[in-house]
Parts: sequence; structure tokens; C-alpha cells
Amino acid sequence: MKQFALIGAAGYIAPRHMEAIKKNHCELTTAYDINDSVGIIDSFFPNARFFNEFELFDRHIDHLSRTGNKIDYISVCSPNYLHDAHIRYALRSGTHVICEKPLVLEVDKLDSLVAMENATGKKVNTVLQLRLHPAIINLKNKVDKEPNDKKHDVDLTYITARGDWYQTSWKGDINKSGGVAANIGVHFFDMLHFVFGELIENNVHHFSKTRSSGYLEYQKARVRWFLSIDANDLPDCAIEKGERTYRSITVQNKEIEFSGGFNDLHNICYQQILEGRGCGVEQARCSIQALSEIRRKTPTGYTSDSHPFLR
Ligand code: NAD
Ligand code: HP7
Repeated sequence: MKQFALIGAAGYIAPRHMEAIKKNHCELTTAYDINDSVGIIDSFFPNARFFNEFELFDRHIDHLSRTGNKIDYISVCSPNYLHDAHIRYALRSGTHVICEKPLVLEVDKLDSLVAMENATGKKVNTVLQLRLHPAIINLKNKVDKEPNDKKHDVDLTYITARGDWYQTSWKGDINKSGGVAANIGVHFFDMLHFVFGELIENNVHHFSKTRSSGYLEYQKARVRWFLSIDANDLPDCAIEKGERTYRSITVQNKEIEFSGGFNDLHNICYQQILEGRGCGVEQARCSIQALSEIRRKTPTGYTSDSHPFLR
């Protein structure tokens, strides 16, 4: 049974990691967060030790390794800008890593992680769960069979409304989250690369604290994309159903149904990692490079290849 520690145990996503550890028959022995609102641990691992000071957490991890109870994996669920520091800590402690997305905010950080993986012999895995969504797997299987020069016209619309708290939290701080495109859009930038191949062109039409939009050309697709956390952008079909999330991908004007089926993906992600088939640093590179470019480009405003929601 693999032993886990978790950094960022009090946060929104941490329970999904606890559940994935449990469902994959592993044990969470140690948890750490600077916030002590972590009673959720009892629902999964009532015997886990919890620390809210890094030094005490570190002492315990070291103690476990000296007493034959070495941690196998450290899961990182801290804010995005802390990922690389927490990954380096885990690798230095001799554990593999499962880190939430985006693995890092800048591509040069990936190279230092590769160097540390090589030096420690431990692997850095990341959570890119849209690659595991059945609808996306079906689409990839279809596209893989097509000739390399076939280009699809794709529209991607991803609206997931967030209240005022989002901007007040670290998620609303571009230096800490990478902005809305990095924090939420990373999933679809990765998924588009996974399905349609190498990224060729990356144009930004709009970039703000609540909304981003642009045009991406991949080896096998031309993509108009629109991402928003503003409830005012929700289309009528979502509002009528009382939903605050609208996710749509059309390929050649045909809808790929992928609005449901998100719940179990962390469990599958952990299963694949434990089987040695996890997404690592190299799989994360394309989307992180794209996001770094998007942050630096000057938005052009509406153009002929803009997503219709931007009009
Ligand atoms: P959150 O703010 O709810 O949780 C982050 C936690 O990290 C908080 O409990 C905070 O106290 C803790 N923390 C902050 N600084 C710390 C430090 N120095 N040491 C230890 N703990 C520290 O955020 P969240 O939504 O849980 O996001 C956490 C990570 O998960 C982010 O990387 C985010 O991008 C990712 N995430 C992924 C998905 C997904 O669908 N895969 C969904 C949500 C979040
Ligand atoms: N929610 C919270 O209560 N707290 C949060 O911190 C986040 C959401 P979905 P997920 O916002 O940071 C997506 O849109 O899919 C509420 C991104 N993942 O389904 O779980 C929210 O208000 C993720 O990468 O959220 O997460 C809703 O009521 C990104 O970090 C409900 O949870 C995260 O938003 C569900 O909201 C974020 C994907 O898009 C796959």
C-alpha cells in the first residue's frame, strides 16, 4: 500500500485527492496546510497526522523516512505559484509527486524540474484530467485515424461562473494563479494539444480578469476559444436550466457532448499514475508554453477569426 502526504489539505480540491488516494487503496498518513480548517480529513483518513507549520511537517516526513515508513508520493494542492517550490521539496525528500495543474506558471521552471527528476530518480506527475474524459478520448481516437493534413474548425466555449470571492483570493491574482486562462483554461489548452497535435499559431483577442478569448491553430485544427468566469456570459440554455457552468466544443459545427462526466476523473488520474502511466513534465509543456505566450501578448480585440461570444 503506497503512503501519501498532501500539501494544501484545507483547500477546495484536496478532498478529491483524498478520495482518489482512498479509492486507489493507498494511505494518506500526513497532511499539511497553513490553514487548519481540515476536518474533512476525518471523512477519509482519520488516523492521518496534520501539521500547519512547514517545519513540523518536514520533521515528520524526515522521521517517517528514518523509521521505515517512508512516504511514496507527496500530492501538491497548494496555489499555483507555489507548485514548483513544493515539488522541489517533495523530490528532495525522495518522494514521487502528484501536482495539481498548472504544473508551473513558466516554461523555464519545467527544465529545472526535469533536472531534479534526473538527479533524484523520482517522477513528477500532474493532473490533466480532461485527457481522461470519455468524450475527449473518443474524439482523439477519431482524429488520430485521419490524415495529418486534415484540419478541423473547432469552437470552444468554457464558462464557469465565479462570485466576487474569486478575485479576492489568490486565484484572482495573475502573479499567483497565472490569470483565468492559466487557472481554468489550462485544461482545454492541454486537451486541444492532446487531440489535435502541435500548436502552430496563438493569437489573443481579449484578456481580462474575468474573460479571455483568442484563436489557436494546431496541426489538425483551427480553434476559436472563449473562456469566462462572468455569469453574464452564460448563454440562455444554461440560465434556463439554472446552471452556472456551460462547456461546449463543436468540431465542424457538431457538438461534442462533454458537459458531464467530470466527477471521477481524479480517481482515474491517480490510478494511471500509480500504474506508471501518469502525465509528466513533458505532457504539460505545450499548454504551459501557450499560456505564458497568452499572458505576454497584446490582445488585438475582435477580428474575423474571433469566437462569436466576443462580439
Ligand atoms: P484553495 O485556495 O481552495 O486551496 C489551496 C490551499 O493551499 C489552501 O487551503 C491554502 O491554505 C493552502 N496553502 C496556501 N499556501 C500554502 C503553503 N505555503 N503551504 C501549504 N499550504 C498552503 O485552492 P484549490 O482550488 O484547492 O486549488 C489548489 C490547486 O488545485 C491549484 O493548483 C489549482 O489550480 C488546482 N485545482 C485543480 C482543479 C482541477 O480541476 N484539476 C480544480 C480546482 C483546483
Ligand atoms: N468552486 C468552489 O467552491 N471553490 C473553488 O475554489 C472552485 C470552484 P466547476 P472544477 O475555479 O479554481 C475548475 O467549474 O471543475 C465551486 C477547473 N477545472 O465544475 O472543480 C464553483 O463555484 C479548475 O482547474 O469547478 O474546477 C462551482 O459551484 C480550477 O482551478 C463548483 O465548485 C477551478 O475551476 C464546481 O465548479 C477554479 C476544470 O475546469 C476541469
